[in-house]
Amino acid sequence: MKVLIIGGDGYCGWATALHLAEAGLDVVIADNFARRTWDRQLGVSSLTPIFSMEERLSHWHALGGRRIDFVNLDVTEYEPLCALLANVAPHAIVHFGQQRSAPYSMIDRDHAVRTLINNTAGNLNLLWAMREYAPDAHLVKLGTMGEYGTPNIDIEEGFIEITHKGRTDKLPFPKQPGSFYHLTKVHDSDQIYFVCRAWGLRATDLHQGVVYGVHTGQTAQATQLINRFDYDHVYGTALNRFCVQAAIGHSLTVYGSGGQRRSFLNIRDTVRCVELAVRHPAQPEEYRVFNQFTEIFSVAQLAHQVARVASDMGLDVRIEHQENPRTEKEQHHYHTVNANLQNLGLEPTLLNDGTLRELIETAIAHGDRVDRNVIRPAISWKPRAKAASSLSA
Ligand code: NAD
Ligand code: USQ
Repeated sequence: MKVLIIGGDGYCGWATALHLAEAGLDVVIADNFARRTWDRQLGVSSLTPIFSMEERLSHWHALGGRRIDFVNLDVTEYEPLCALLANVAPHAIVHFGQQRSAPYSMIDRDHAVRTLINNTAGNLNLLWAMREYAPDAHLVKLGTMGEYGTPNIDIEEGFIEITHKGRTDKLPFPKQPGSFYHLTKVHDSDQIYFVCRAWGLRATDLHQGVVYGVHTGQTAQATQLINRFDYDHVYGTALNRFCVQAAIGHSLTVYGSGGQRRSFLNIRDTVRCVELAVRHPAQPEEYRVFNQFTEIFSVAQLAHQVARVASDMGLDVRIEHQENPRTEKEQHHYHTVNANLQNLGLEPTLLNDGTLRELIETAIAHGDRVDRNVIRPAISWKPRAKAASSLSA
């Protein structure tokens, strides 16, 4: 089985590429290193030193790993993308290749537009290229749980049965995304659902929660294979950030009351979920949504758990509730279904103290690379005047 992984130099994509290769699939990675460029522009970098793609792959092959090919490709450029699909003839295309930070998309108009073009035009190009050159391939697209927002009803997997004025239909679940980034994922989902109906393409839209962890069985095999570990205020995600903060004696940055609840999963489960989706393809014309997460936590709950484990390790940890830079509910209903992947055999890796200890230890090992100036949140969701008045209040 041949799999094209777009965005295979990134956090989820690199780990998935190695996992699928080890599972016996033929893997081709496409990436334009946009993320490495954005890191440089923002003045941030992975806590773990990540190697070049050339070094990553030559080391993987030297260790006897199944061959992985690489193509430097920007998915927003249509002609090279068409040529790639025609040459590779993949059975599955896993699309990770997008700008994935909510704060980045909220910096200013320019970053919002860049995110929209990169993500939405890239996705649309891919759909057209599939129509022309790989109509039978199965698209496995990374969406996000944040597409749904935090409605006051239970969240279903993609669709909800609604009875309205005596008539009943199964319709896409209402979406209330919380950033311009999350909005691009909603556009993607709409586009993909449409082309499955209109052109008969087949797709699985993985609505993934917040990923935590660094290592998988493959990335931990050698320093040259190490995965990225983002901790900065733009790309770092909640739990990974808290572990780095605990490791270096920085207070844990809980935004607002910390009552906001989100779906989470370990990177080790991300790679397994993608494998399950790839090995059980959607049917032609089928658009299906898998809610890809294993557990739900509030942000404050996670901070307390990290603080407890770090204290047991002899670290001095404080939790600091900060003015929330985002516009989001801090107390809300959050109950969501995630049956589809478990029905395919996913056995969840639940968060435990050992995982947190391993993450904190990894952060301590690379502690000399931490830039303390990029930890505090510096991007506000609120218009400037409102942000200033709420800060002075
Ligand atoms: P990442 O930034 O580490 O990786 C994304 C990769 O895509 C990078 O290597 C980047 O260079 C590449 N890329 C971006 N634009 C591209 C383009 N135009 N052409 C080719 N390559 C391009 O992000 P990640 O954390 O690995 O996330 C991967 C996907 O999973 C994203 O779509 C993201 O929205 C989704 N996701 C991530 C998380 C998470 O917690 N990390 C959670 C839910 C969903
Ligand atoms: N938060 C804090 N303190 C921090 C960082 C975050 O309290 O230091 C809070 C945020 O306010 C938010 C929650 O933690 O309520 C999650 O924020 P996050 O930065 O960990 O994750 P998010 O911005 O939602 O984005 C991440 C990925 C994105 C993916 C999304 C999945 O960057 O690519 O789509 O998780 S989900 O959240 O389900 O939409």
